[in-house]
Parts: sequence; C-alpha cells; structure tokens
Amino acid sequence: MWRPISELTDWRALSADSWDEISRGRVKLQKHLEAVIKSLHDWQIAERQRWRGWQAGTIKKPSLLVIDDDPVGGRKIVAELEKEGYQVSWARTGEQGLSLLDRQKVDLILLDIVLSDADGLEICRQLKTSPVTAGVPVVFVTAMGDDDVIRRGFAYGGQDYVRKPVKTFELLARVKTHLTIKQTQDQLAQLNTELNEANRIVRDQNRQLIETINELETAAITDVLTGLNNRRYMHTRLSEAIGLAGRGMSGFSLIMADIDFFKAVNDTYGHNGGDSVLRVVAETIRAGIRKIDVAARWGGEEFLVLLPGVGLAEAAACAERLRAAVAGRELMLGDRSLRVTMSQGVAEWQPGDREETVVHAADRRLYLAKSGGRNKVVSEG
Ligand code: GH3
Ligand code: MG
Ligand code: MG
Repeated sequence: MWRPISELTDWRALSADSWDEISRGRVKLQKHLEAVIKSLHDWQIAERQRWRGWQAGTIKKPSLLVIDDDPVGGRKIVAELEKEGYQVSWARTGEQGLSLLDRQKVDLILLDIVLSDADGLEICRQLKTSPVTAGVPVVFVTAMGDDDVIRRGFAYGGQDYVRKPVKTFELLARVKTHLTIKQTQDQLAQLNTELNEANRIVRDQNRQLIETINELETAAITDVLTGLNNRRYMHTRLSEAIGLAGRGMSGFSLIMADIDFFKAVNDTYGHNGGDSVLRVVAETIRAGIRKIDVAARWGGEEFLVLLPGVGLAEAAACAERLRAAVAGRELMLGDRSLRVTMSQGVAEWQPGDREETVVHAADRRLYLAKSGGRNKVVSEG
C-alpha cells in the first residue's frame, strides 16, 4: 500500500550525538531512502492497476462534466459517455456547470462554446485561472467551425475540441487521450513532490551530520574542564610547528606553566573549588596570549603555551605578564577569596630540536622556577 514519504517515519529522530550515532544515523537514512524508493514503486504499480481497473470496468471510471444547453446533442453525448462507463454529470447552463464544480471534483470537462447564459470561452478562461480547476482538461464541443473561435479556445487554455454533430468514436478517443495525459501529469507531479521531500530529508540529514562532525571535532581537541585545547591537539600543533621551523620558515617558543601549591587549594577548598581555580587560571592565560598562540591543558594543573614566530626573550616577557596576571587576580570561591601563583619555564625551539627536546627544556626550567621559590619565570638553564 502506498504511503506518502512524510508518513514513513519521524526523520527528526535521526539526530546524531556521537560517531556511533552518526554511523547508526547513516544506516537509518539508507533504510529510509530504500523505503522511499519502494513507496514510489508501489505507488506506480497502484496507479497502473487503477488504470487497468478503469479499462476493465472493475474500478469506477473517471468522472466527466458535460456543460451543454442543447437538449438533443447534449443528451447524446452524455449517453455515449455513460455507455462507455464514465461517471457523467450534465449541466445545462454555464452557471449550473460552475456551481457543480464548486461542489464536486471532475476529471475532464466537455464544454459547449455557445451557451444560453454564457460564453463557453469565458467559462474556460475562468476555470483555468482557478487553482482548483486549472488542471482539469477542457475539451470544447462546438458547432462553430470558425478558426478564430478555435484559436481563442486554445488560447484560453482549452486542451482540444470536437465538432458537432459529434462522432462517437472521435469523442471517446479524445476524452481517453486527455484523461491519459492528465493522469500522467498528475503522476509526474506526485513523483516530483515525493522526490523533493526525499531531497529535503537528505539535505537536513547532511546538515545535521556536518553540525555533529563539527561539534565532535571541536570536542576532540578541547579540554572539557577549562575549554582550552587538550594535550592531543597540542601534540598536533607542536609537530606542525616543528615541521615549519625545521624547513627554516619560522621558529617558536613554549611556556610550561604549573600552579603553585595546588594540592593545598584542593585540600582547603575541595575538588570543585580546585576545578574553579583551574578554569580561572586557564581563562587568564587565554586572555593574555594572541589568537595565533595555542594554549593547552597539559596535565592536572599544568599548562603549555605554544607561541609561533616568537623568540625566547619575547616569550619570557609574555610568561612574566601571565605570571603577574594570575598572581594579581583575586579568586572568589563562594564567599571566600584566594590568590594563586604559577611557576613557568620558557624555551625556544633550536635547530635540530625534536618535540620532546624543546618540551623537556621548558619543563626543566619550570622545575628550576619551582626550586627557585615559585611564582617565577625561568628561561635559561
Ligand atoms: P607545586 O607547587 O610543586 O606544583 O605543588 P602542587 O601541589 O601544585 O603540585 P602536586 O603535583 O603535588 O599536586 C597537584 C594536584 O593537582 C594534585 C591533584 O589532585 C590536583 N589535580 C590534578 N588534576 C586536577 C583536576 O582536574 N581538578 C582538581 N581540582 N585538582 C586536580
Ligand atoms: Mg603544581
Ligand atoms: Mg603539576
């Protein structure tokens, strides 16, 4: 049984929250598209059966409206069409025809051009401007052989004409032809609607996938607690920076920073208090560096900052500014205020240095800053 795509499933249920969800989403999407294709196929079969049913007389034939004020000719047309099995309504005036069309849907209209109360051409024009009836084929039935009348009939949107006195075989052939054209047009329009809907769904799904991928990409390089980059991302950027520096493009420096006596912060203010301090220090570091610098949480209360194109002295000056900013900041934990300091080691990449070499140099100097009294920047040794 054919069902429109919109009824097949709830497509919004396809939102993806993780890689796992994405791959499951893809499988779902594929299943849905298969269902869409099957639905279209079933619909085509149903349409074909409907047509065959008409032909065989097992299904109600299309309904036709004859608008004709000629009692003899009109009756003949109606009789011939009914004999063929069509459902026929007969309106004897233009007004009757129009009011019938207000109440009832028909598949084709046979329209007399000269009516007692109206001009058939005008009625045709009216029908073709209303969205409800514009798609219904109109076949004129006329005793007027005048080329100009026929030309106007086509210009007003009529599909065809039959001359009076009507020859039955010709009338039936034309009616059948225009019903077939109409049916094909309807099928194409329906198919188009279905395909547009399928397209929309695929576009939505793609947009959702892209959003999710972006979110996951950001999550994959971000430290959850502080919002700084994570250690993995820093490795990537470090190896890029070493690649560039190795080719003589531009060097870089590193600042390794570690909060002093952080264990005591945790002991005094609890783990949540410690977390808040980590966030504030991270924020202070980020606010104190350039956009192109990379700051990452390297370990528990340890941060690493990569400064591309920056020499040792300039990096040490930056570290000094960060030191002062952290030390000068009063932190509020509930109604209690505290201050923390951090010690830093600064190192500049030297030709031939690998990642470990330069990171280790910064770490060694951090240790010197700790042993030298903390809340210090050391850039040599
Ligand atoms: P130093 O001045 O020598 O660096 O002393 P310290 O106390 O800062 O260093 P230590 O390495 O002894 O202790 C670091 C503490 O940081 C221990 C650990 O529980 C805490 N820590 C590590 N990660 C987190 C975290 O994510 N949140 C909180 N609240 N504490 C953390
Ligand atoms: Mg520490
Ligand atoms: Mg530490």
